[in-house]
Amino acid sequence: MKKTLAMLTGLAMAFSLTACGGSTTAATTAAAETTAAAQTEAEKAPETEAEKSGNDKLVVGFAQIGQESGWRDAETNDVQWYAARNTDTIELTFADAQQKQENQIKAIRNFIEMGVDVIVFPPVVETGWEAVLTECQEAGIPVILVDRGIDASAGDDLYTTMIASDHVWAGEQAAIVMNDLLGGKGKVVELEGTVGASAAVQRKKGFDEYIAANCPDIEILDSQTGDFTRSMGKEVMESFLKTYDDIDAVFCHNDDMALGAIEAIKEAGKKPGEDIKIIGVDGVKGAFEAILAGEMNCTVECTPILAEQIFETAAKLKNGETVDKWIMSADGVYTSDKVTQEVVDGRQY
Ligand code: GZL
Repeated sequence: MKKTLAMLTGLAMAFSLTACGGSTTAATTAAAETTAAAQTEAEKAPETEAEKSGNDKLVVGFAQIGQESGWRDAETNDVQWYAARNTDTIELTFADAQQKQENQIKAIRNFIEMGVDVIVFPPVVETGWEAVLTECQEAGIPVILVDRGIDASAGDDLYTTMIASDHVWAGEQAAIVMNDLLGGKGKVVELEGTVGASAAVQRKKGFDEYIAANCPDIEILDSQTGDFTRSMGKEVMESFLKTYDDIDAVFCHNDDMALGAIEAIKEAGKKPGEDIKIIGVDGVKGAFEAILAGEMNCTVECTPILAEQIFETAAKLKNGETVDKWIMSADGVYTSDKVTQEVVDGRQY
């Protein structure tokens, strides 16, 4: 209602300015009547979520991608637990888009209708957001991107900030470890994440460009999407193993696909982590357990524990503060020598 009243009053003011052409008295009377009508109208306007919640709570709309990986579930749990522990100051409306961009867009439009204070979402793919993000702008609702970004050509004024890891860095780190594991020579296959997702595009860029520039004797035999899921990661690795009999290593854009690849390698009668080296990204507990068991060689962390940063940043935006365009997570690289039972037991996700 707050926003509606402002808009209607603005209209009334605009009207009074354009009505100045007639006699002053008539224009003033008309403007006064219009403002009064606008204010009456505004009294009838439905309250936004922000106003329903008494205005002092931070009302956040979160349009989650889905449940494609253990990493995604860890992010969802962290966000929901944080909001549940802070119900006195936070009101969270959460939507699960089941991996579909159109569902994320629908959820964002609902959040605009509700008049939330801040909209938060991980864009499932980099493109196709201009229209809905322009609607957020027009509604005066700041947008926080989490864990994935949008295509820079769409202009970075379409969102307020991004809270995410550096996915190019993760790809580069995986290539550095790969080069070390293979002693600078070998044949590699690549399991890519969701087609068009910034995390996949950028991890591939980091890995492939480092290998091309620094590892003349490492060949990338093939690269296909496993859509960030364990089942598709296993399926694609099975097809790689049928096609190539000389695979020395696999780079997986996330740990769930690495765990699927391990299953496929075992079923092919080979030893994962030994016959075929395996590197993943995310740092989920399953990867640490596989590394401890000698079935995987490295995971490059990409923390999903972002809730505190998300809600603290959202509160700043509600208060009109400015924040950095990219709030980058700090992540580690976990090779076998760094993974002990104590490290595994201490993992937060
Ligand atoms: C990374 C995130 C990716 C994870 C996957 O920030 O977008 O999506 O690496 C998840 O596990 O599906």
